[in-house]
Amino acid sequence: MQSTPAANIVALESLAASFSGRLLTDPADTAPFLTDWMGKWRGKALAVAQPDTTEDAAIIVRWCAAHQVPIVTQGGNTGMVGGGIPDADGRALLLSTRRMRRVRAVDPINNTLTVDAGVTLLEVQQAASAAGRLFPLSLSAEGSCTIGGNLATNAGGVQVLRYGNARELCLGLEVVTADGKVWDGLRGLRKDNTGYDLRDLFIGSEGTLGVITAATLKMVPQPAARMTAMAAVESPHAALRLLALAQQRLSATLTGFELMNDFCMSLAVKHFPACRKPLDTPAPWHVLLESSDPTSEEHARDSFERLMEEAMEQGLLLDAAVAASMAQSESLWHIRHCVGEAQTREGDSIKHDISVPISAIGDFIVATNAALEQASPGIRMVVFGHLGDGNLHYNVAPAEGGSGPAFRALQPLFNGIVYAAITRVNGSISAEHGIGQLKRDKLALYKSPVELELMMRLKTAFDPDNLMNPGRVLP
Ligand code: FAD
Ligand code: 2HG
Ligand code: ZN
Repeated sequence: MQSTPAANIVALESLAASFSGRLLTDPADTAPFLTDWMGKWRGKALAVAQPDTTEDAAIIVRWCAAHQVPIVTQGGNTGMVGGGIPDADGRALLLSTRRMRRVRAVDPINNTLTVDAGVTLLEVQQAASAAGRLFPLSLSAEGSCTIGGNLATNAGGVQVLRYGNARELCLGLEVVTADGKVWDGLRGLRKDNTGYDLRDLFIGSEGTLGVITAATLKMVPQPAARMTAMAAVESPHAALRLLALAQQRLSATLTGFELMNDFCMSLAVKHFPACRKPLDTPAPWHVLLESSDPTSEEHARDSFERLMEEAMEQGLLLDAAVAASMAQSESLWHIRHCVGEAQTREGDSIKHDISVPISAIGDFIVATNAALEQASPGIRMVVFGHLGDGNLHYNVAPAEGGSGPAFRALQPLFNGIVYAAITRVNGSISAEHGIGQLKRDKLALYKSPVELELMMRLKTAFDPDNLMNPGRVLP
């Protein structure tokens, strides 16, 4: 373990002078920033700096560059791969964007809004809504995660099949570079072919290339009506047939198509009293599907109910509950949004956030479930996620009461089985959560040497001293 050079601790006083009350060093104040919400990673930091503005952030980065102090940027600290938690050696400075909370501009004609990086996703959605528009990125952590974190991880969520990932919803960025310069790329343009796309390099770079301080985001029209249903299905194969039918009948109005196995439903109901099973019919799998219709409530209900009837006639559904009101729709979504945290309340969960060609998902689940159960009898599979995007959260939980080091020691075994199956279908080991520290060493195994070499060269070009979130994403 490397120690923090005493000179850096002394020099910190110069930074403290300009960041009075916003440079935290007391362990009681820094503790919440130094562990993740699942309690999987614990780090230490020289200090936690809380800039209010881009210029503040640039001062901090310049100070880090001058003193060769690594810098870990953190937004809402809701990430799943340990990317925002510093190492345990205490050398890094943690830059929290949580005080950077200004909505800078809203332009309903250009359908854009520009916000500071620390604005939460929910606040971005609310700012768009106040302008009569929709910002369609949506995920269970939206009340806490920040737009900077969403862009740094290229977050996905529950409406990707219609509106795309965070990347597709971002037109411009403002970034503090590793040497402390400010790049103002806050352009609200749909077309801009002027050389290499720096914006797209910073998106998904998980704090390893620069600090995102603001973003110009796309807004879209608000739908006139939404229809939501929870459908009980026999198998992932049946869910895929339902997806194909829904896409055919609803085309672009299909905005959500989420799958969960029965164990996920039971976990949500067990750990969150507000979650109630919406259907009495026992079923091994459920699909939560939603349409967002631009025309009218009547049109939305009519086409949605026709779809559900047709699916029933074709034998794709065991049962279904169609929400009759916004409140019912919210309670169906509440079940889905509780699954992530319900796993943590239940105990250990070895997570795989995987991307698979949609057509391969049914066979993938059957074969890989069998391989995992053979390797470790009694495990409980937590299978859920964004089926419409080919993205599964394919997590493994121990038998009831089996959490602990012995179960966690099985991680390499489970990872090996799942990632080998992914490779066979040309899938990806990270669909939406990123690489962080969890999958850093796996990246070298699953990317081609050419891809890795280009990524390393980019990292060196952007951050020659390797100070921006070192040891995350790339070794
Ligand atoms: P943090 O956790 O603070 O940071 C994440 C990474 O981004 C770190 O590497 C950090 O260094 C970097 N970073 C943060 N801010 C900046 C910045 N301003 N500039 C540069 N780098 C930065 N993700 C999905 O994609 N889809 C989901 O459906 C989804 N559901 C979730 C549900 C729950 C209950 C939870 C807890 C998480 C979920 N996530 C999901 C994980 C997801 O990655 C985050 O919620 C979100 O995108 C991270 O934002 P954050 O502000 O919390 O970032
Ligand atoms: C979700 O879709 C998140 O709810 C969490 O991406 C996934 O807990 C997980 O594995
Ligand atoms: Zn997800």
